[in-house]
Amino acid sequence: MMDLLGGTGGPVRIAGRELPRDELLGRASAVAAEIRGADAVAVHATASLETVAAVVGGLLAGVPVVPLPPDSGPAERAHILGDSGASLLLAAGGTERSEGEPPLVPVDALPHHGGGGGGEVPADATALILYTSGTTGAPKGVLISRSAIAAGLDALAEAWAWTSDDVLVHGLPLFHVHGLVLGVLGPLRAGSRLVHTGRPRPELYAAAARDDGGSLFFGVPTVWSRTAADPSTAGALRGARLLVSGSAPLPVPVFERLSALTGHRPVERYGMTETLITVSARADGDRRPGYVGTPLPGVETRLTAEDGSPVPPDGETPGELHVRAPLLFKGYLNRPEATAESFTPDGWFRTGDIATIGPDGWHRIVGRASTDLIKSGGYRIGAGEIENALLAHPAVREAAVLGTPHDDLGEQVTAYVVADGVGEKELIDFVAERLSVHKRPRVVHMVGSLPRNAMGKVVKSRLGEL
Ligand code: MLC
Ligand code: AMP
Repeated sequence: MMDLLGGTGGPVRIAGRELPRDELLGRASAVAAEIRGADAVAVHATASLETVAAVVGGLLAGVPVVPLPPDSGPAERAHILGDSGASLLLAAGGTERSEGEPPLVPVDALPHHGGGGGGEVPADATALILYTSGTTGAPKGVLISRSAIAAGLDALAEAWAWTSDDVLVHGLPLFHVHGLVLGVLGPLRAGSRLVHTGRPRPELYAAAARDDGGSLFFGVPTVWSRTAADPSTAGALRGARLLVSGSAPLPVPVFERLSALTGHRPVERYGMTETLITVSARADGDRRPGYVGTPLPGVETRLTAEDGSPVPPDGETPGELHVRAPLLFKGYLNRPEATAESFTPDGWFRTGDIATIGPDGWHRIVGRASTDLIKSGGYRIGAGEIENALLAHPAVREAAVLGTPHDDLGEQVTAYVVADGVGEKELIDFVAERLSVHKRPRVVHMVGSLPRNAMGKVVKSRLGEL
């Protein structure tokens, strides 16, 4: 365990409740004793101390942890539970559990446990199975090993000069890489204190800066754009050490406004569920608006043209970004073909992001290879999953989904639907209830037909004309 998380460090506070480090580890040990030997366990991943105790308990026991988005509806929950094979559901006592779901382990009501007795867990064992959207179909389980997490967090600690003196502040969800791996396992490994604000609201970040000595702040661009729109809130961050943005492109005007209001040029970093964070600006270096930095220690990157030929790092020519690093995932659970397809024959991971690399090694993300992956508020949303959810409504005959520009969210999920006798709001709520609330379309256009090519395939580039 100590191979992954430090034994000492500051307390963890989530949404106003705080536990000293040793007490948190005590609770996690109780969880570990309860679940040892399981193939995988699911965690109802609310922003809470119970989620942290459950995840750390899984790490102590060497049991893969599957975080469940707490707002996910029946279709998404059933898929994640079924696909992962999780045999227990870890949550606060009293959490609702549906028929057919695994038995509940009440994380906050377990007998105290003396700790120890855990035994060694191999470094390449799966620590987390994170579900993430592809362009088509249901989300895939990304297998993340203990050694990848350790390597990824150490690389960030080095780049951001992150130590036990820091107080990390954020309010991101605890079921993705950003909020969970960087935002919870990061401070547990670095020994720094964690103040999680429950939700990623700028005014809560400002309060943590003022009252808790917050030094290191994590946010998705939507959070920074909301902060930059509120001068007094932004001003409260002047005493911070580092503001870090990631999960989606930070717009250049937001970078500039945030710099002017806080006195900090934000550090932007780039990553993926499958790769953890691979490229970042450094605490002791330059920060450039529109650029995500240089590769972290141990990470190699390259650009490739569509025909597979190398693209020169001239800072101008775009190509698909490929990465190779010890912090990559082990594969997609139960999907050997998808895993194989995501790597080149010579062993590089294809990110699907289009980038340029300058002669000085600075990376710029300029787009994505597929329009079927949407980034909204920093959440990755697959068009196919939303189309399937819409098509499950009895009144819907055809559906096409794409991301359209949105000032606050970067992109918003926009749906074009052919249907009879159903309203836009009903369809939005239908998706919000079956999948996760954040995956719901923000806009639904009712249309007579969808533009199709000679093969019958929807031409998404022509949807805007409707
Ligand atoms: C709205 N709500 C509904 C609803 N419509 N509830 C039920 N049915 C409907 N139809 C409610 C929600 O429950 C919520 O309530 C509230 O409305 C707002 O919903 P939201 O969509 O969550 O809020 P919004 O303001 O749009 O969110 C912006 C955001 C969020 C920035 C807070 O997008 C966010 O948390 N993003 C972070 C994503 C992230 O962590 N990505 C990292 C991926 S890892 P309530 O009560 O909850 O407020 C990765 C790797 C890397 O990318 O590089 O980091
Ligand atoms: P996810 O798997 O949810 O972590 O999403 C990964 C995707 O987020 C990447 O493939 C990128 O498209 C996007 N992303 C993450 N960080 C950045 C960034 N700093 N700039 C642009 N895109 C980013």
